Amino acid sequence: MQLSIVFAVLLACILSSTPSHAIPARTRHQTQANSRMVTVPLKRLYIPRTDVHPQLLLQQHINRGNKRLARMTGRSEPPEYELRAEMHKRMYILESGSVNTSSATTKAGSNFSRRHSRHSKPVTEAASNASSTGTGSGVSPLDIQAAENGGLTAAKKPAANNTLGLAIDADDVGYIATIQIGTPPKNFNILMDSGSADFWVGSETCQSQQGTCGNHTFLGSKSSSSFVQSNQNFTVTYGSGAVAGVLCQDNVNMAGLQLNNHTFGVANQETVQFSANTVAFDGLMGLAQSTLSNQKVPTPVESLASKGLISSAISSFKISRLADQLNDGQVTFGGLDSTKFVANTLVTIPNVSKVGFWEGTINAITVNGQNTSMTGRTAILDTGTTLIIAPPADTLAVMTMLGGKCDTQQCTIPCTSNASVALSFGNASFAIDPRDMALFPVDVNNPTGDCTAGIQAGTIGTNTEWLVGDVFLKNAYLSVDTQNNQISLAKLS
Ligand SMILES: *[C@@H]1O[C@H](CO)[C@@H](O)[C@H](O)[C@H]1NC(C)=O
Ligand SMILES: *[C@@H]1O[C@H](CO)[C@@H](O)[C@H](O)[C@H]1NC(C)=O
Ligand SMILES: *[C@@H]1O[C@H](CO)[C@@H](O)[C@H](O)[C@H]1NC(C)=O
Ligand SMILES: *[C@@H]1O[C@H](CO)[C@@H](O)[C@H](O)[C@H]1NC(C)=O
Ligand SMILES: *[C@@H]1O[C@H](CO)[C@@H](O)[C@H](O)[C@H]1NC(C)=O
Ligand SMILES: *[C@@H]1O[C@H](CO)[C@@H](O)[C@H](O)[C@H]1NC(C)=O
Ligand SMILES: *[C@@H]1O[C@H](CO)[C@@H](O)[C@H](O)[C@H]1NC(C)=O
Ligand SMILES: *[C@@H]1O[C@H](CO)[C@@H](O)[C@H](O)[C@H]1NC(C)=O
Ligand SMILES: *[C@@H]1O[C@H](CO)[C@@H](O)[C@H](O)[C@H]1NC(C)=O
Ligand SMILES: *[C@@H]1O[C@H](CO)[C@@H](O)[C@H](O)[C@H]1NC(C)=O
Ligand SMILES: CC(=O)N[C@H]1CO[C@H](CO)[C@@H](O)[C@@H]1O
Repeated sequence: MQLSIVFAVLLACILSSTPSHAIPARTRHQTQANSRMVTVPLKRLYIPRTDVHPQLLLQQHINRGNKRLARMTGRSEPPEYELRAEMHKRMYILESGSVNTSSATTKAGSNFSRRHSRHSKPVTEAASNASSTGTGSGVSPLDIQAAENGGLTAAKKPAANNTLGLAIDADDVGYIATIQIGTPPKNFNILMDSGSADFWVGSETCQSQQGTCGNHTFLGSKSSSSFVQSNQNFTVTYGSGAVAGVLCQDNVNMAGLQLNNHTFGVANQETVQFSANTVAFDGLMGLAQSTLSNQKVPTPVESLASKGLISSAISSFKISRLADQLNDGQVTFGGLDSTKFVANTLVTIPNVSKVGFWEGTINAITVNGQNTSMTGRTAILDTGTTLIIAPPADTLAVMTMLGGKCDTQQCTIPCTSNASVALSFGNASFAIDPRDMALFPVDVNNPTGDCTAGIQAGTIGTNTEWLVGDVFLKNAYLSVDTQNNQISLAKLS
């Protein structure tokens, strides 16, 4: 099919380029004094996921993390064939049955999620009362259901100004806000990503390998009278998936902040990672610094600041953990929501990324309070990555101290582990809840057996850079400030 050729060419172009060399000169957008600040809630829509086994999704997260780390740190990405090999390895495991997904009702890998995708009932008796608040009792049945069913868990409406609620995608896989675009304004579900700097939604003419771009909301002149398309192309490649399209201007409203005639992208082509019906978002908003942007335009938060709608280009994240059932995730633009963190725990550290990521120096890494003695490590703080991807030697050291193990496929720890890993920034230590470290049972019917670990080894990157995603960020309040080029972290209240 012609489209698949287009995609092959597109991907070949993207993968053979070296993004670090394509980074444009930094453009700073001065902000005007204005004390206003906006917050948007994050929210669960159930879209049954019928196509992908949770263990495969995990491999996708690991792959995505690896590619991101490569891109972030200016190295060429791992060749696509390597990543595909990783996927195949995981699939092979499932199909050969060495990852135990079998039970009275399920045979082997490929039919697994179909059987379990429709209903939100506890998977097993043993799992049904696993605590979602304590530690040591294994993976929460809520997480298992969410991993199997996919979909969004809606956030409560935030009280703070300039704030959007962040819905939880599946079992804490990603965080999604609803914004309005166009005339008349339509709702779009957008993945909020501190680890990239491009903003796009699918276009009305969007195509994928599967034909159309799925059951999503699209933007174009048919549905928006204020939509203006340019002839400037853009492409963005993520850890998993890629999009290509053109720049456009239209009106964007985030948490009541009206950004008229904002320049962003409409995707005319999406890979299946974005186009599938099961993908719970219609587009993606990068909130790293626009130096990283492929579109070479200011990010929405930079535009809000330069237009004086918020006082400074600050994005602040409180992401929530499904198992807590608090659904209080949110992103605030222009400031911090002081009700979400403990004021005297706030530490502010300089950004050390050369290319526009939010990257800070880690002062210490401890396991159960014991210092690992790792020094000179940095963390790229990325809401768009599910896991923590660390250099292999560091990962192995941490796993060993945790009582976990790594094989060629992945690192695992006992699902019942109470061990605590903590990362220190500034002078503050931020402990990762043990529930976040025991991510998902290797045997879904044994939520107190071995679990895929929240830290996995990245086979690329310098041996001092960690890609630190939601496994960590669920445990801290994160605020990133473009104007001052700094990152703040605080303990959650
Ligand atoms: C897989 O799980 C089933 C049911 O939980 C159990 O009976 C079986 O022994 C397990 N197989 C392996 C290889 O662990
Ligand atoms: C998967 O389901 C299909 C159709 O129901 C069936 O033909 C096939 O044998 C199943 N495969 C496995 C591994 O159970
Ligand atoms: C699960 O926990 C609830 C509340 O603690 C309790 O009422 C219920 O009996 C428990 N169910 C099982 C199967 O243990
Ligand atoms: C974790 O803590 C719980 C309760 O505090 C305890 O029952 C359990 O045995 C502990 N697990 C491990 C692996 O130490
Ligand atoms: C939101 O902004 C309005 C107007 O500036 C102010 O009156 C109100 O107190 C703010 N609410 C919160 C929760 O900060
Ligand atoms: C598409 O999504 C809408 C709203 O999310 C839902 O009502 C509808 O059933 C979906 N259609 C398909 C074919 O999945
Ligand atoms: C933009 O992409 C389209 C489709 O790939 C191509 O036909 C067109 O020439 C490109 N335009 C520019 C200005 O590069
Ligand atoms: C929108 O902005 C673009 C440049 O970003 C400009 O060319 C265009 O005239 C603007 N349109 C309106 C209606 O302001
Ligand atoms: C941990 O070890 C590192 C390197 O030896 C040291 O710089 C740091 O101060 C130690 N931190 C703590 C909390 O002991
Ligand atoms: C850490 O503590 C030292 C001594 O108390 C202080 O001088 C320094 O400013 C603190 N650093 C940060 C980032 O808070
Ligand atoms: C993108 C950016 O501004 N990066 C900066 C991060 O901080 C370091 C250290 O202050 C600078 O050297 C980078 O230019």
